[in-house]
Amino acid sequence: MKRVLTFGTFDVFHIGHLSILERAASLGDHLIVGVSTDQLNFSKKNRYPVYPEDERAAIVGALRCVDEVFYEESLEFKGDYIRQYRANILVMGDDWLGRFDEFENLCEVVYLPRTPAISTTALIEKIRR
Ligand code: C2G
Repeated sequence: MKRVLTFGTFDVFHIGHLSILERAASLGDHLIVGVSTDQLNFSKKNRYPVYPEDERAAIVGALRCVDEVFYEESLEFKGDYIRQYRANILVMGDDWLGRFDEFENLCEVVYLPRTPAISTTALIEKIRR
């Protein structure tokens, strides 16, 4: 049984999010998703997500391709999460290319291409206009 782990904010859930989760799931048998907390987002971007963490986690957890969800509290805990959730594969979008290679001693690290031309930031801009 192959356990796949991925991370993200998944704010204003869109087709790019669905696509990476479906592709991540297809690499194994069990997909675990670390949904970043509101606090982690605030510390990274100096703003809170549009949807609060419990709603983002509920949406991600309701997807057919997702088996398990937890809160990612800090970017520093990746190695601990990989061990705790016994991940065989870590999947990230290629906007993070190379950034998680240090975990190759714990599991396989795979970067998948992002879906072009869609992002939460672009959606927020579009709605604002
Ligand atoms: N994504 C994608 N295509 C897009 C937009 C996003 O494939 N057009 C992917 C990202 O590459 C990422 C996932 O969807 O793998 C979640 O994206 P974000 O919510 O933007 O996640 P991020 O804020 O990068 O948080 O520990 C890492 C962080 O928690 C990742």
